[in-house]
Amino acid sequence: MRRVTHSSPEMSDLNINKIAEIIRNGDKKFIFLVGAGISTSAGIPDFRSPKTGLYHNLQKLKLPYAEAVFDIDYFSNNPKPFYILSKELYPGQFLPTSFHLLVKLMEQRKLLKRIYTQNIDTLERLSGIHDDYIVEAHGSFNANHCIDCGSSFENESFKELIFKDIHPTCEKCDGLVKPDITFFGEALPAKFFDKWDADFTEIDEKGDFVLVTAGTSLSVYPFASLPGEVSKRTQRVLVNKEIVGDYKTSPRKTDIIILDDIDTFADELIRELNWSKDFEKLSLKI
Ligand code: CNA
Repeated sequence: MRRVTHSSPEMSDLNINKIAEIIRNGDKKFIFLVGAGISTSAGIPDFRSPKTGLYHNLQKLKLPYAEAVFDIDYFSNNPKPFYILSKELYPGQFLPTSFHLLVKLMEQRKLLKRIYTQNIDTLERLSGIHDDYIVEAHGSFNANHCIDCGSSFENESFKELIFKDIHPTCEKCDGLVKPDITFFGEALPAKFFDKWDADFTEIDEKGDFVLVTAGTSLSVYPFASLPGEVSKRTQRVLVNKEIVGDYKTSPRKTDIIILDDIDTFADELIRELNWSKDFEKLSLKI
């Protein structure tokens, strides 16, 4: 089994067994909080990984600072870098990873409560997870609107234009068109707050949930604060290449920490649970 160097094989195996046991017991539902790290093996770079992350490779776009590519004020004056990046990241060029399929397998077994994703790649949808379970906390490429008058703009036309290096503009007012991705300086979708409020109340009252944080540096708020909000009765799990956020600053004795590659973790857990056949079936469908 492939492992990253800072992970202890014994620790990881033990922790995977613990998670497998919780799943086999079947009395707890899972809430996932995920980020770009669950899609890197699909070929989509994350933001902050040294050398391979998008921020490291954005120099060619000549941005004043890396985050500017997702800043609404910067975009209004200079949309070109974002459109170039959109071309690279546009859905349809990537397939879900083992981790995405693991979440779908959990949905099929009625073990999934929700997946809150910061990703804009729509791979959760592509893996077949039902819309009711998905919260795209930072939006996605699923719809587009004019930044001035709010008119919607068809996906196909948006895609066609950016792939021809033409800036998509509104048919009504000529304003710039942007996918419904939440930029720095914009409010998060209402669904994020509504679902989290409801889920949080249930987590607090019932206590029989497992919160799995995976593939995120937990550096974007308010998403980053979610693991710290859940009650002590909630089993927290972190699967990531590094310890992050509340797992680092306010660790809990019961936290299960797996410092490993996301897909290695997913493949191992699927094997441990004897879900390999269903996994193969699912992979063939996509
Ligand atoms: P980030 O800040 O780049 O952090 C990624 C985290 O994942 C880091 O802690 C990495 O160590 C870890 N990681 C990367 N690859 C792996 C792996 N194979 N196995 C285990 N751990 C891994 O990204 P965040 O998601 O935390 O930041 C939030 C931003 C990223 C959101 O606003 C997204 O829109 C944005 N983003 C999304 C995508 C996408 O949709 N796929 C890609 C790049 C950025």
